[in-house]
Amino acid sequence: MSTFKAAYAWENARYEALIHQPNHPSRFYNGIYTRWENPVLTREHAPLIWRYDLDPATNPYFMERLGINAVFNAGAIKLNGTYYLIARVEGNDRKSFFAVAESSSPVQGFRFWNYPVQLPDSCPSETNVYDMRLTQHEDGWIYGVFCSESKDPSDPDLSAAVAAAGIVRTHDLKTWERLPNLITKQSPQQRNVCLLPEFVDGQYAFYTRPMDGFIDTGSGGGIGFGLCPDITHAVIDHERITSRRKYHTITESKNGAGAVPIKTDKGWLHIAHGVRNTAAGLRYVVYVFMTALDDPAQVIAEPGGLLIAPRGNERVGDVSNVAFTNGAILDDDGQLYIYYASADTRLHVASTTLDRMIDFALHTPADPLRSADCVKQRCALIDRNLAYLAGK
Ligand code: M1P
Repeated sequence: MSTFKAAYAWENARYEALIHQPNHPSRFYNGIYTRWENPVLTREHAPLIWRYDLDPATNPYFMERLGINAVFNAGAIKLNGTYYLIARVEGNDRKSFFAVAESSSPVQGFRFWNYPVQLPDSCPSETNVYDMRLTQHEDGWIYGVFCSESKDPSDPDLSAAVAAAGIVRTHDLKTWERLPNLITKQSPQQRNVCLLPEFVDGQYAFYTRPMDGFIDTGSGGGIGFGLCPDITHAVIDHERITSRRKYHTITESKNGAGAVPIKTDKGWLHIAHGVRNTAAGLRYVVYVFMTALDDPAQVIAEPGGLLIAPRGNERVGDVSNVAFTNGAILDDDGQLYIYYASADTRLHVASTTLDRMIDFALHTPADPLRSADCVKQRCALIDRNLAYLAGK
């Protein structure tokens, strides 16, 4: 066999083995969710036809011509019994694009479609796109809301950029209609915007993340909420802050919407992300809060602390110390799958149930915000436990 054929056969066998690799619950335990051992998507999940020129005449060394650097932050949806992830795929050239992977299982077997998503290219200044949230809206469309990033034309600094919320819609994840980017009158930049599946007061309801700059949220006080009557020209006049950033908490530097909020009989369940600064740089974790059914901007519960932090190998990657989610799937049997990426490098799954998450959201104590009060909170738990154990 030629070297080319042998290398191709070996790579192909490795790829198929990866796709067919079974996944198992890991030994991690906290009673809230199960972490699964293997990532569900990695750069190795990118099909060979995306990366190699498979013609020995033009690629005699069987070289990667268009390498993939990372596969992470995925929107998620279940349609007609199939689980779909729309991942942020980053080429070796640093540009991200979207690609759909599907599986009959929520925890393993995800395989990318042959072609990445070819978004209508209606925004000439747009340089990069990432982090799509998929919303199955009651108006009948599936919306994708994502970050559309352009160079800041007013600042000669090469890393000065502008983030906006791009909006597309589809019925089948194959054909996409691009709508104009969201305009928020109070906020110059937006990232981590996501659309609620239901109308509120007859209008489209977005969770936003007001930002003064591309990295720093500046005066943006937290996750915002705003309404717009027409999604084909989406303009939000006024944003209210929902989950607020707070001093010396996991959201001190910034926070942002994560998966599309899930409707429960107790309120809207939000699985979001919070960011704090450290001597080693920003640390991203996933956290939970709940908003009222009759006022989806009103926070009614916010457990103290984090839900998912990057642990072990998850801490290491292109942007170390990051756990981030923009997709979850609630199955018909009440199982909830949270797709979270680690270190902007790979995508994992954590499984739980809606009942458990409601219990976590409503019965986990809030952050008392001061060490002295945290000690009191913990001592109260210990008192109750010792009394309970003594009475057994
Ligand atoms: O690098 C960590 C994350 O940074 C951004 O999130 P935020 O806007 O909250 O800072 C996003 O670019 C996200 O894709 C990335 O995972």
